[in-house]
Amino acid sequence: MAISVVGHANPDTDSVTSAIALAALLNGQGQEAKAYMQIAEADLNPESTTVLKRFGLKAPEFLNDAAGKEIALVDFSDLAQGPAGLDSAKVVAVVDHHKIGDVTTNSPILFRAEPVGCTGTVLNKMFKEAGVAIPKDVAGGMLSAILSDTVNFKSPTCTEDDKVAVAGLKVIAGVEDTDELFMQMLKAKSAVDGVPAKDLLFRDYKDFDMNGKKIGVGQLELASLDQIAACREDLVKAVKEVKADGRHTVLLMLTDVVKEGTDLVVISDDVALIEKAFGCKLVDGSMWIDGMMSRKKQTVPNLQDVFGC
Ligand SMILES: [Mn+2]
Repeated sequence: MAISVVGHANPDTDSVTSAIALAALLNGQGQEAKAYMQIAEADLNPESTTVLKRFGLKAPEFLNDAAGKEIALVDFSDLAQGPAGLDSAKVVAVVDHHKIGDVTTNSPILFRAEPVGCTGTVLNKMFKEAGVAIPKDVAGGMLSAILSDTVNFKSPTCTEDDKVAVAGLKVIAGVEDTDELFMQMLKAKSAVDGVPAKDLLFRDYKDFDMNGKKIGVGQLELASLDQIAACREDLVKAVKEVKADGRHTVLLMLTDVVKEGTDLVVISDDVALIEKAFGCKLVDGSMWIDGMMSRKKQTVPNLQDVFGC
């Protein structure tokens, strides 16, 4: 049975290109494998669409139901972030850079997780260790994923390993100026004109269970907060609607990548608790947090602290 390689729900560039890269690595090792994603190509986020186009990569196919399949997970190991039927699929591999999730298996599997900035960085090592050459187009995808996940090396999740990986991958991909590639991605990602507020909120959104409470955190990375000034009210309305749908708290991180900080929009049953989490007071429903860039390394751990997880 061919292995279906798939990243998390609501895929970002790392999830998409890591599925492509792990499938290519497995193919290079003589295993049948194919990349998938949990959405249709038409629904792919603008940044990933731009990356696939620039490097001539085919979008992974839509994986609707994992039941009965042999599955390799990239960029996540939480059941909640997987495709339907994952609990009755056979997970054969996990390659990730997040905290370990709740996926379990009946037999030993390839499990590779490292505390680096991007799954692409882990996969770059795996290619090297396996002695498999990285195809030029695949290297372009992995390179883009690392720049995206590490916010061009500015995120606190970025490690020396990520920089080393970029230095190698840019040569293979034939990219001279990675700043230019990053700006191309940022412009594609942060384009908000004509996009419905709810789509913007869900562009990069995750739900978390914190001590039995459902907490949603979305993030929009922007070249400037001016970009969303005109649609800010609609965004807050969208956050309120999602919060009303059975959640304790919904946060929207409006991250200014150039100023390196986040305007955090908060709708919560317990505003004081959220203020405590970030040591900041809300002004008109949001707070500016200098230096906040990473949901995974800053926002979520701060929340987990106050929710007692
Ligand atoms: Mn990632």
